[in-house]
Amino acid sequence: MAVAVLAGACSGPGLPRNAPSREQFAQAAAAAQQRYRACAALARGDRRTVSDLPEGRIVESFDWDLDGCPEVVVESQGEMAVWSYELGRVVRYPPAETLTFDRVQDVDSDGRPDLIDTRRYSRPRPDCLDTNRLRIGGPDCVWHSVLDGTFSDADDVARAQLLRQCPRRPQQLLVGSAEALDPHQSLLNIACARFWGASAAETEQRVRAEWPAWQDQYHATSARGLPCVWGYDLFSQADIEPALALY
Ligand SMILES: [Ca+2]
Repeated sequence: MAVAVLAGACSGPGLPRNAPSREQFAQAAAAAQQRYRACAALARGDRRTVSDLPEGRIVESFDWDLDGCPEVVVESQGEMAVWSYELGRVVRYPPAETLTFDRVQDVDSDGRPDLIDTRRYSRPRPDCLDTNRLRIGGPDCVWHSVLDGTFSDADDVARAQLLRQCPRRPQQLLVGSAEALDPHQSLLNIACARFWGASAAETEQRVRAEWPAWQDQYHATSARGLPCVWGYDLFSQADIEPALALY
């Protein structure tokens, strides 16, 4: 019986019809080897092997989608982006392709780096100098890294981070006076008011009520032709749509 079974196995139908050809198998093996080399190079930031990784400072290397190949965060000219190796080339990592962020930090200590946008709810510092770099009035927006490889700016972790920065509905928006406003705290209060349910129109009204001289100040500043106008910044801050509600 044993002989018959062996004979049957050796003279059976052979390879299935959809089995890869020798050439296809060789191509797949070469692609797998190329991928292995590229992923290993991404993990150690080796640009010679992955020459299509964009220029810039490598900020982070982490396998967000758990496919065995790390994604890489590259900073170039103040902008950060996540890059991934797909089908033989380096491309923008799809879940982060439309996100803007300028810092990477694991805010909830779950071992997965989160992306932080410190500019989304802030304004350029109104000193008419270097307005693109120095920003004030947060809060920071956290894109929390989720297990499926995507990022959320409105899940429980993102909400907890925001709540830490805006713990309660602000009673007073403007801090200081028209002559000596505390710009950071005032802008933060305006952003937090929106997260606590105030509409843009309602927030603008409160700013006007708390700063009766705002119109004079606005025109006086504009007349000097300065590019940074406090009235404008306060109302622009009130217009930024919150990603989630804290109330
Ligand atoms: Ca990956």
